[in-house]
Amino acid sequence: MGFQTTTPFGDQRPGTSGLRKAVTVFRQADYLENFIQSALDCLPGVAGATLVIGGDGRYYNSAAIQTILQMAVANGVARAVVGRGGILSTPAASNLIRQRGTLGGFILSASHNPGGPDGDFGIKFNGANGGPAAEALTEAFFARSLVIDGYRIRHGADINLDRPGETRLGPMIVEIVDPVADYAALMENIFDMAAIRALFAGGFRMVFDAMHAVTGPYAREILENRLGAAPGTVINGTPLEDFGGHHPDPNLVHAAELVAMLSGEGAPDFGAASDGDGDRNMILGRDFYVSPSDSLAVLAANARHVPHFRGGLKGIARSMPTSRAADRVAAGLGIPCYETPTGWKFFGTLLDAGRISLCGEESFGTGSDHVREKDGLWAVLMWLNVLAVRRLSVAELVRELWRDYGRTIYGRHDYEGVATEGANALIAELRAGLAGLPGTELGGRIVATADDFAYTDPVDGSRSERQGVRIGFADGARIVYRLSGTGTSGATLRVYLERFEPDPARHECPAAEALADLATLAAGHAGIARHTGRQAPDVVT
Ligand code: VG1
Ligand code: CO
Repeated sequence: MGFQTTTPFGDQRPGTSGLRKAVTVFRQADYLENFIQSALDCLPGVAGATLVIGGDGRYYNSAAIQTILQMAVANGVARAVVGRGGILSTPAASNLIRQRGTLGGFILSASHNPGGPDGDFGIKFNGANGGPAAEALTEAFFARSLVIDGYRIRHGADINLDRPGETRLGPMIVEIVDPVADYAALMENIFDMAAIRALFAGGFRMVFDAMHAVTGPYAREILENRLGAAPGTVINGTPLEDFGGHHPDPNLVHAAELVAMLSGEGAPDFGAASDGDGDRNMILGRDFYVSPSDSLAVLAANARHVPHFRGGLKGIARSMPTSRAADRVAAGLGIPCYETPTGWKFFGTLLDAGRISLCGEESFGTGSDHVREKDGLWAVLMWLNVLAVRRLSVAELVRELWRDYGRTIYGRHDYEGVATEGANALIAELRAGLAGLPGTELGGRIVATADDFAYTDPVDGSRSERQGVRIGFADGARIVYRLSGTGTSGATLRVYLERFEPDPARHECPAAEALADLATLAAGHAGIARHTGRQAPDVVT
């Protein structure tokens, strides 16, 4: 076992979901090692513990796992559970951590960010509940990384990650497991598999776009082998180190191939896609896009048709910028709805305390109490279960939501890779102007509330501030501004727009049209062009 001296890097602060950097940054000598040792130094009980390790298969995944294994041995870890080939989707890793009662695990992924030697890499730690480490812990990792002067590592040959079963690495046991088996078993316990099988047997057709990312093997096994979806249902199903050169980001821009397949006569009934690490989902009907916020609300309204939720939902949570469609359903069901900051780590305490059963984000993330991560394939199966029972089309289910609760029209505008100084100045200016806004008129609307979102966790009392600038209008419309915490170069500004439309006669209006005046107002009020030089967003979802 070796002790290697090192010097700190100043930039290892985890963001919305772990530490994400360009591969070139991660490959600097000692960079990965410093972060892993910083984490291990902050975790109680590492000696003798079991850790789960796996990632989304992107470039640098295997090399990083070999390093982490050698560091785990040197730090006294007793057992490492690793997905075969180093592969574990994020929700499958969360499940393994829970099933095995481990100390936690390292999940290697930069999620929807592009991969390859010039792409991004990422790493995060999930604790014993299977969920992403809370902010207090990731801040402790960061503080440690600023003063670290050495790390422990064993020097020895790599192990074969492709051979299932147990291998010894010095005194530590490495157990290579089938990445799909436990996850597929969990899904069978949650859903009415027979009903979904009958749906497919009756001629229902779907396409699942795995985007050359981690969900391919999971989707093939569950959708095609176990549920009888036609062979070829899963497209782009082979995980590639560079995701075929694409962004593995399931939205209308990056999953354009799927969107095209779902349009026109003869298109399948249902389309879905997941992201790099398998925790996001996009849901499409024939010629119909389901806004993620509406998806959460539809699933909440129909949860009782799914065996796992037969007893009813305890509560729902959504991240602050997610639309309030789910709140309206929660009110209808007579259950609480919580509003948390962006990032799955904030749902963990609510799930652990049994306060919520379902949660989601506008960024194509939906999940439940079955694991402590958002779960792409789970969301697809949840939709399939509801479709199988209700026997309505995707569009009919969404229109039913709008009819029953009114339509919460929603859009997110992303300005990617803008200069950091401009983005920071824009947010600073917005913050400075907040106090004077209530009661004034902006673009014909009266401002009712204006603040920078702060959150006190109702379970553990922890406090998170500066989580997004929000402006609420008297007519119920809302604008939210925040900067991304997952990017790796420059800044990404996200602008979230929302408006309520109770009148069914106006429900079919395209979101972009219905939100056009609010979008103009949002851009003008923040001075987006002035601060960023951008006239239009890069991605609208
Ligand atoms: C984005 C999303 C956020 C999500 C996070 C991680 O964060 O907006 O809702 O939880 O990505 O998802 P940000 O800070 O860039 O807005 V994933 O699938 O990238 O782990
Ligand atoms: Co992801």
